[in-house]
Amino acid sequence: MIYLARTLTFFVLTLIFFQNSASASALIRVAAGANAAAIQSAVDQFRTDLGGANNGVGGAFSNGRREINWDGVPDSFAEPNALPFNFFNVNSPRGVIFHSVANIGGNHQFRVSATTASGTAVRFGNLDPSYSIIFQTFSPERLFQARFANEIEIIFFVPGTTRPATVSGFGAVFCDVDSSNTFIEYYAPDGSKISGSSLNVASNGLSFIGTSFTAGERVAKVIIRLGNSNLQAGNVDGTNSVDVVAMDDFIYGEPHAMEFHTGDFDGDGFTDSNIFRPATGQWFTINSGSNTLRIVQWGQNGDIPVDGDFDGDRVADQAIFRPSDGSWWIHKSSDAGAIITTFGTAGDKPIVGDYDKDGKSDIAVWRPSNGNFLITRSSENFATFFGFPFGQNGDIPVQGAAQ
Ligand SMILES: [Ca+2]
Ligand SMILES: [Ca+2]
Ligand SMILES: [Ca+2]
Ligand SMILES: [Ca+2]
Repeated sequence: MIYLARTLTFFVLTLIFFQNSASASALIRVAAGANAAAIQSAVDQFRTDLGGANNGVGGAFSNGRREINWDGVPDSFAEPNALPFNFFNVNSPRGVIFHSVANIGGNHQFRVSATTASGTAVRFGNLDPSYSIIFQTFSPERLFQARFANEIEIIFFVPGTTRPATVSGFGAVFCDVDSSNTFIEYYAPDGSKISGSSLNVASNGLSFIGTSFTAGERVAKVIIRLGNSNLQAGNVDGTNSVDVVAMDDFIYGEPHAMEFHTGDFDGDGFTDSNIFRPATGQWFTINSGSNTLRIVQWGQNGDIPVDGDFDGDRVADQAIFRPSDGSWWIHKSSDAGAIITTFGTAGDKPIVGDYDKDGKSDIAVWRPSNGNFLITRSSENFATFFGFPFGQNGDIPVQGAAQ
C-alpha cells in the first residue's frame, strides 16, 4: 500500500490517498504436464484471480467468473453433430459466442467430442482414431474444437443478450500442445492486442494458460490458434509435420456491458433502481439483469451517495462523499475492496464523472463559494488533480445535480 500526502495551498486542500491498485496489468497463470493434476493448482489460482463465485448459466453479476467444461452439452450438439456458434449464449447463456475462419453452411460450427455412452468414439476418435490416444481430458469427458479450422475467436456478451461485453480475463485448458504453433491472444474493445502467449508444451498431456488484467483493462475478444492443422481423418499428429490440438475447460471473468452506465450495479448495461438510506447507511438496488434485490452496507447518516466506475470494470461502485471531513469511501465492484481518500471540504458538491477520458470515474467536487471545479485523475490513481473556475455561487453543477 502506498501512502501519498500533499498540501495544496492554492486550493487549501489536503489530499490523502490510500492506493491499493497496482500498475501491473497482465497476471498470467501457466502450467503444463502429463495429466490434470499437473495443471490443477494453476487452474485453481486463476479461478481465485477472477473471483470466487461460479456464476453458472444466465443472469448478470457484478463480479465473479463463468466456466464452460463442455460436459453438459447434449448429444444432439456433440460429435458427430455440430455445436452452434452461439450455444453458450442462447441454449446455455454464459455470455460467449465463437467464430472461426471456416464458415460452414452460413453458421460457424464447432465440435464437442462424444461421451462413452453415446456410442460415438470419445475425444474425437470418430474423426481419426489417433485422437482418442493423444487427447486426454481435464474434466471428463467432452472436449472442444472448431470444425474445418484451427483458429477460434471468442466474443463476449452480457449473458443471454445481444449486448456486447468485456471480461477481466480468460483462461483455457489445451490438449496435446507440441509447439509454439498454439497460442492465445487478448484484444481490447478498440481492437488493440493487450496480451498474447504461446502455450507451454505437453505432448499427449495438458497445458493451461489463464490471463487476467489488474489495471482495469477489458478483454473484448480472445483469439486462439490450435496447432497447425484442423481435426480431420488422416491428419495424424506428428506425421507430415501435423500438429493437432484440442481444448477443454474455459474459465473467464463475468461479462460486463462494453460501456459503463451510471447506476448499473450488476453490469448488464442498464441503470438499476438504487436507494441510499441515510439512517442505516444501506444501499438498496434492484438489479436490472436479474430483477433481484441487493442490499449493501456502505456509509452513514450525513454522507452524500454517488456512483461511478472507479475501478474500471464497467460496474457501478457504491461511493459516498462525507462533507464533515471531506473523505470519500468507494466500495469497488471488482473485488469488494475499498478506495478511501480525502478530497474536498464541507459545502462542496460531488460531481463524479470521467474527466480524464480513461474509462474510469474520477473523484471530483464543485465548490460553490468560488465556482471551482476540482477533479482528481483516475488515470493516475487519483493521486493528482486539476482545477479550474467555472460557474458562480448559486449555480447548480449538472453532474450530480440530485445532491
Ligand atoms: Ca499436437
Ligand atoms: Ca443493471
Ligand atoms: Ca466498478
Ligand atoms: Ca477518469
